[in-house]
Amino acid sequence: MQQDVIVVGAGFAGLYAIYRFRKLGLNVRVLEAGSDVGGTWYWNRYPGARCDVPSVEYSFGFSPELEQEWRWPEVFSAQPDILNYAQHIAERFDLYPHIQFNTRVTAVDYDESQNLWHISTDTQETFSAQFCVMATGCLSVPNKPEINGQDDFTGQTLHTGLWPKDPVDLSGKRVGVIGTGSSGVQAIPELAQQADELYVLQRSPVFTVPANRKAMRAEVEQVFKENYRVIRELQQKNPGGVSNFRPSQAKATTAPTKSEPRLIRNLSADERRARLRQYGLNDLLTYRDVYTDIEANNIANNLFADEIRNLVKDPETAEGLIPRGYGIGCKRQVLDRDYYDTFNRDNVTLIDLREDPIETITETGIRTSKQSIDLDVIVYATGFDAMTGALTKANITGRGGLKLTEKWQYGPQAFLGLQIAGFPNLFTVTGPGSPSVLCNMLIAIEQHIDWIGDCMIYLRSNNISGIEAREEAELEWIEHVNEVAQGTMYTTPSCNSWYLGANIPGKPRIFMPYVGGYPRYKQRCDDAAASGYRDFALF
Ligand code: NA7
Repeated sequence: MQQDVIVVGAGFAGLYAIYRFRKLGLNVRVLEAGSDVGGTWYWNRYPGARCDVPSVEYSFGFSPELEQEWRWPEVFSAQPDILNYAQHIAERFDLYPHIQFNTRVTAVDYDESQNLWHISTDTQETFSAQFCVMATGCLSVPNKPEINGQDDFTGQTLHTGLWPKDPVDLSGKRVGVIGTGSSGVQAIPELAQQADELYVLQRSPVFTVPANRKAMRAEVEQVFKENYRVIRELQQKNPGGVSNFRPSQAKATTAPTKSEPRLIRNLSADERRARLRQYGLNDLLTYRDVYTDIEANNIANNLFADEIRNLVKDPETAEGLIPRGYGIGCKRQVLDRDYYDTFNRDNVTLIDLREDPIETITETGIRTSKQSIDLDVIVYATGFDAMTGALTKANITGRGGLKLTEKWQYGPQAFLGLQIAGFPNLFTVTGPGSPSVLCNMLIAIEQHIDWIGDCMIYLRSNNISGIEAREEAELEWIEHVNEVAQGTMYTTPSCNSWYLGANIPGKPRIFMPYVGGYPRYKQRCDDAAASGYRDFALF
């Protein structure tokens, strides 16, 4: 079964790849492990799952008709609505016939003699193509830490990133949730309402701020729809790929003029507190220096701690929820609905694993150093092997038998997060070294797929059969990626985030996404193409 392109994954990247590559006249086949499209939004069905980017922004711009006909019910959409959107796209553009579901890729091998990629699957099939595009997502391999005795537990075990399709009934149940990153923080208020007792087993408290929870009003939706082209244009100019367009800006055709960034250090203690009272915790995220100046960061962290003491009634629980040892801006910002208030409920107990670590999971629950907790359900909200997990687990072998795991044993070495030396004609989407998870993913995906599509057409029309990033280009780019990350809160020595791979034991600690901003990155990609792909070996 030979195709022009095999795409692995039918999330948003896989969907747009079909649309775009087919338009370019290429024959595309997508292999997907799940039984439907949606990727992240297919797998992450836990209660409370929601996107942390406004839906008007977290939507595709390639089709003005799609923009006009689709209706987002909320400003920040919940998982079911985003999944519906993905399914609508697959139907609307007739993408389903190109996708083979329930098919997990087990190996991806480059055959040098034929210049083909052979992709093997757990359905015992092998697909071959000149080009292979790994559209496998950045947060698609759940991390389930090894905890003593975990297989002995006789109750139900769930992972937020692999939540069952059938509804899970937690009524009358004693539930323990391990992990308080975005997934845990989103799930905990919902689980607290459903379960009889909820135990939150927290290793690192988070800085979380209230999410916008407005329904999309018809008049606002109308203004967005009338201004979609402006929104898309602004997205292209923004470091995070978001336009920040507000309906009040409706008549403006250009970006609002930049005001001076506000600095927390320029305010008096009283002014800071007055703003915090007026605008809530979100205010602390709006100061430029909080992200760049350790003293400013500490001021904001201390104000945050005081506000947690205000919001959470039980003083011991409040102290337990205060992040320590790292500051705002180190990890991905978490948004919540009623998180702190949830700890004021009678059926919710915080277990601070820093004071009282898990010793073992037993048949009936979890034993920590100080107590035994009987549970019916354990929920792992323990995150993902982010950005590289799906690639290193795909069993990819390139030129001369080079394994990707071998090449990346000291960290992911790639060029622009798009291509890897030693792996000709293999492309990654939003891979390490690209803005990736620091950018609005749908904008990043469109840009990557467009670039890859244009590249394949360039090769075909110039009778070039292969493209492979040059190692010097990779090294130069990685140096730049590291350089721009230095001096930001992301890379302070005390910061342990999944951006750095710090959440996975043994994973090389390297800052993976590109902090330099989407426009600068896109320019670099465009230059690479315009130069006739001089950063690549063509053959
Ligand atoms: P995250 O942000 O990686 O959070 C995982 C959480 O699980 C975090 O609180 C971890 O604590 C905790 N964790 C991980 N391993 C353990 C063990 N062994 N014991 C106790 N606690 C543990 O993943 P999410 O799914 O919440 O969010 C990922 C992204 O998805 C998010 O940023 C959004 O972009 C969407 P730690 O901090 O490591 O101490």
